[in-house]
Amino acid sequence: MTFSADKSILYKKFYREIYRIRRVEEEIARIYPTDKIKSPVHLSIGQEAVSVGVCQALRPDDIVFGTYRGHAMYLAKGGDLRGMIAELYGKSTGCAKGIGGSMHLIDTNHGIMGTSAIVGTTIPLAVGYAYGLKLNQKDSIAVSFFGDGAVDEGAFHESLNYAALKKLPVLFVCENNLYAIHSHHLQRHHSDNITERARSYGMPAKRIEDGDVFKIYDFVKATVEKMRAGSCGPVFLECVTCRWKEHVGPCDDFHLGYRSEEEVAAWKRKDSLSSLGSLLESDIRNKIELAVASEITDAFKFAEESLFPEPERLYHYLFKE
Ligand SMILES: Cc1ncc(C[n+]2csc(CCOP(=O)(O)OP(=O)(O)O)c2C)c(N)n1
Ligand SMILES: [Mg+2]
Repeated sequence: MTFSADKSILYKKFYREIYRIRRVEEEIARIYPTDKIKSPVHLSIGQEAVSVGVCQALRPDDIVFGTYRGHAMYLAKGGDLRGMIAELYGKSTGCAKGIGGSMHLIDTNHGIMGTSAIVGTTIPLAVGYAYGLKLNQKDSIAVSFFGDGAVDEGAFHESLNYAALKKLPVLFVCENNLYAIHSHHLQRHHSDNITERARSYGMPAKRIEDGDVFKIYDFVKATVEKMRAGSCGPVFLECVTCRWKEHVGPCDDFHLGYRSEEEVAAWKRKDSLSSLGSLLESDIRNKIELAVASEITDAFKFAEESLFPEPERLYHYLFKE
């Protein structure tokens, strides 16, 4: 990880953000076997630096769209933790009223327009939102988070083409953890050339390979400034990263044999959380960790004590009321 002096003030902030996401998801993994959590969970553990690096460079009025592996993005953009945990518990106080679950997180008060279980579906939504921003001459931007699996979808290619054609203020962020479920991306793609393909649609594209949260932050900070000034259209960022847990659920999955334990261990050795933690005094770290622990306890208690939605609400929200 690379640090310069002017970044020292960010160590604390980034450590807190990554630590908070990590601990929330570790707690989800711990509780999951009790069946209190009513939806499948796709954990972001190992990938937090992407969401934190990107979202720290955004303004509150910038809008993010994400995927079913969206806990990190939701929290990094400032999504309400109580609302998220209650949503996982299927409670009416959840951010999607308890009927969406982990894969459908939303918090419009904090610029989180939603996550979706269907691969690639929020990419055109982000492009449409960016079109609206441009037509209304706003200087905020839309950000579309998606996995390497979404590159296989037609909607991805249509969206990039249209965004470039209309020079829309949208940042595409591909979280390339190398796998779509258990298929390596070179089993699905002819070449390791996602950024080249993005460039071919007519936009700058950058690849960051080592998960360095500051490299991601610096790139996005400089990029969004240009985008706000209207001096560039869409931009594409590919962040290579690693999901430490199984595709869905709280466990490891090395027994399946599609990737090696060493492949994941190599990423664990360069974990952003450990690197940042080693730069902080232990009392600063302890203070952050205690505050996060109490926030997590509060959120799970809130979810436990909240009520399930009334059965008659099952058919609400299907049609405009
Ligand atoms: C349109 C569509 N096709 C297939 C699926 C089944 N599916 C669920 S997750 C997934 C893999 C997606 O991988 P990626 O985009 O790389 O995200 P990751 O899980 O690695 O974060 C697939 C194919 C789906 N949900 N939606
Ligand atoms: Mg993937």
